Amino acid sequence: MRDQPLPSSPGFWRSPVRGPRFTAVLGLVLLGGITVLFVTGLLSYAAYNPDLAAVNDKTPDKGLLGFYLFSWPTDPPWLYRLTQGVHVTLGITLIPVLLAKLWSVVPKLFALPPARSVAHALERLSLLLLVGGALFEFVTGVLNVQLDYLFPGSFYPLHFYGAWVFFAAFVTHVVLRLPEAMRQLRALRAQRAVRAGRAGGGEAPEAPAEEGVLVSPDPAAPTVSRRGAFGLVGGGSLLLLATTVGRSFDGPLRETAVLAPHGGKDPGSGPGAFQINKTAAYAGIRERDTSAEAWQLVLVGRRGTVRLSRTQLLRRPQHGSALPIACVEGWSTSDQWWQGVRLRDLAALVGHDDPPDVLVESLQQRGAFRRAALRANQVGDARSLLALAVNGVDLTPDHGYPARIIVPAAPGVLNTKWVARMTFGDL
Ligand SMILES: Nc1nc2c(c(=O)[nH]1)N[C@H]1C(S)=C(S)[C@@H](COP(=O)(O)O)O[C@H]1N2
Ligand SMILES: [Mo]
Repeated sequence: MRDQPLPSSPGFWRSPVRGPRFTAVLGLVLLGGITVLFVTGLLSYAAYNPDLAAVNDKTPDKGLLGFYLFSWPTDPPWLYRLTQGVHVTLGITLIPVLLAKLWSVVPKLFALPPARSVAHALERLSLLLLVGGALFEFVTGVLNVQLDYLFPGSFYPLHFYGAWVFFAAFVTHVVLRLPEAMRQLRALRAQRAVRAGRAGGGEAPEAPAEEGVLVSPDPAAPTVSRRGAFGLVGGGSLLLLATTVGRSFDGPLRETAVLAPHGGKDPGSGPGAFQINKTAAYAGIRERDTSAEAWQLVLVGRRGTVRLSRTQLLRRPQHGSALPIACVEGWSTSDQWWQGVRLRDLAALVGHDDPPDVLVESLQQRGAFRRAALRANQVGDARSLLALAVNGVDLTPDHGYPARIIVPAAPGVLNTKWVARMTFGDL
């Protein structure tokens, strides 16, 4: 009778699917995918105007990590719709690949001795940050998108710092492992060529590799071929893609996004029937505060304070812009036709002919998005509006009646609804 092997012994792990080639292919997919996630994630952070007066910023200690921040442009108007749609949709699509990759290398987690050398010890330490960081980033990202801001306010620093820690470990890992992965890929190609040459030939043995620990010395009978395993992972990814991507589109396509949040919030019918993030009721907006008698817009600037009723706003020059709403959660709407007063005209009313930054505050008393700061380039854009109407009718309460901000290319979170007060000046 044989002793039961321990996880640290190669005989414990018996799947014939495991092997350096399986791992290498998944690793190369993640190399491309995670790089895109990192870049689009950093862009998303920049788009959020995090260095404006600690208003938008939830990571005031970002320090050096904020080195790359720049003024997010207002062109093309669908820019954030694209970058954040890719960030969230790709992140969700890669989940099966990530899980398969982790599964494929799990014997290494248990391999003994824990460290053969100082270099090997360092590599294993970096793997801790790599695996921990990957799980942390995927879990916080998915929770934020699916569970309505489980960590209000703190998601940004968690996901942002986590991304840097993870990416540092990721780069280390790529530098150490890419040569081997490429070697495995070449071996795979060579094997295919051989097979194509002599049909029916058996599977060529795994190239002797440093990662030999992945190949079971005592494989169990296969329940799925390696090609079948790739099919499962790819099929899982495609399924997630197909049930997620619809949230970036309107109409029947959005219905396919069964995994998307906010599906339950029926936007109703008519001109205001497009995706709603937080409803007026959720935000605690009371009708008596938005009524014609009660509501006034307060503008503060160099030349003092100006108050305008909605009727007075409607008497000022009205402009229209076709702009989408694109949320950090990855969903977006197609262009809606917004009408209202240009932000730069409001700035001029209180003495700023050269549009400066602006702090926008809403009627909302509590909650994460009740105020947001916009940058001078966003205020100055002729398409940036304090919108009073959308698609030809007054804003609905849920889309921000009596007035809301809409800025081209900006993340949805900067498009403050139920605006009460705007303070112009450098922030
Ligand atoms: N006052 C206020 N404005 C807000 C929000 C909010 O919760 N409160 N949510 C923001 C977010 S996160 C998004 S994506 C957009 C969504 O706008 P919509 O509901 O009209 O589609 O509004 C933004 N404006
Ligand atoms: Mo959002």
